[in-house]
Amino acid sequence: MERERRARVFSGIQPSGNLHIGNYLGALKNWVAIQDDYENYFCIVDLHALTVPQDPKELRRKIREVAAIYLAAGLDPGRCVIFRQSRVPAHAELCWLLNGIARFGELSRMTQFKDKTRKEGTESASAGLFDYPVLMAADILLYNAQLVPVGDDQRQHLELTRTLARRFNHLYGETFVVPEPMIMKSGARVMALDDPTEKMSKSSPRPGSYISILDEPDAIRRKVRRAVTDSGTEIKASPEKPAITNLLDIYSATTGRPVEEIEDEYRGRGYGQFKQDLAEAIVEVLSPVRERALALLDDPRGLDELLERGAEKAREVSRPILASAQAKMGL
Ligand code: ATP
Ligand code: LTN
Repeated sequence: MERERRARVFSGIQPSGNLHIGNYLGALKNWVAIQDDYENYFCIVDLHALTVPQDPKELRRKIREVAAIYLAAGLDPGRCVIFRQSRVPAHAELCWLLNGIARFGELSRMTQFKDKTRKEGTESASAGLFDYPVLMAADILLYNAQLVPVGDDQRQHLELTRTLARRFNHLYGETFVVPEPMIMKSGARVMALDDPTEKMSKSSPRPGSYISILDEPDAIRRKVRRAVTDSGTEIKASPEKPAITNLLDIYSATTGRPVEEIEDEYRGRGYGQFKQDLAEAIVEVLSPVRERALALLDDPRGLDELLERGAEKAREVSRPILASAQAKMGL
């Protein structure tokens, strides 16, 4: 297939907190799997990370860490454009244009905003946190991406992106492609290990709630061993058993085996063996990623250069699309 004719894919991860197995199974792993079939843009969304306070030094380190993890997970810079959002000013510029058509009411209904302000309230939340989904829409529309591979938690943001694209096209004439979410059946919603009613999250203050991609094998084994389970001993997925359902889903997504097959294998056996095998399956998948990432981090200059080359390409591709939106709006 000609590169020019391939559908475009855009996705991103924030360089905040520790990338975890949810980010891997819900996003990264799928990006790697589809990279041959599309024209790919994989972004490190550092402007999104700034919607909550970040330590500047730590942020700089995290940006390289995410770049290293992208490559270590198998993204090939020869087939994907890998770059930092803040190095392409058009993202912030298009965000501002879209702010003119995004509505206060629709942003108020975003569950991520509600979740993230539940504890501290909205009064002290940053305006950026509220506007987060509009910047995300700008990211995607700026490349006329057709497909956006993400975890299930991003479904509502994608729906808003589609609404904004349609609204812009309706008000100002055909400009943007209306993108489709690409959400896998398995691994798209990994829950916290210590509380299966909560999504596994990078910004969690409880390291026991997530398995980091850079966790050492023994840390992974310990966290899986301590993961909460439901009452009873049966290893079977069901809505009444959210903890074991989550572990089964992780097992299935890491090994590619259907949940039913795993249930059959462990019928009549205890949680002990199941957890031990699950931990080994995770270690097997994450250890090589961790090792490659640590090796890549030995060459920070190399990572910076790679990101800069990606940004050049991203600026080139996005420039005419931003220009077209500006012209349509009368700028
Ligand atoms: P935070 O919790 O700090 O908001 P996050 O863990 O949600 O961060 P993001 O950078 O916001 O991480 O998300 C990057 C990608 O990982 C997105 O595609 C998102 O849908 C996916 N993702 C995040 N958490 C999970 C999860 N628990 N299960 C599956 N996919 C996830
Ligand atoms: N909001 C996303 C990260 C993100 C993103 C994007 C994902 C920012 N811009 C564009 C896909 C496409 C999240 O996972 N929290």
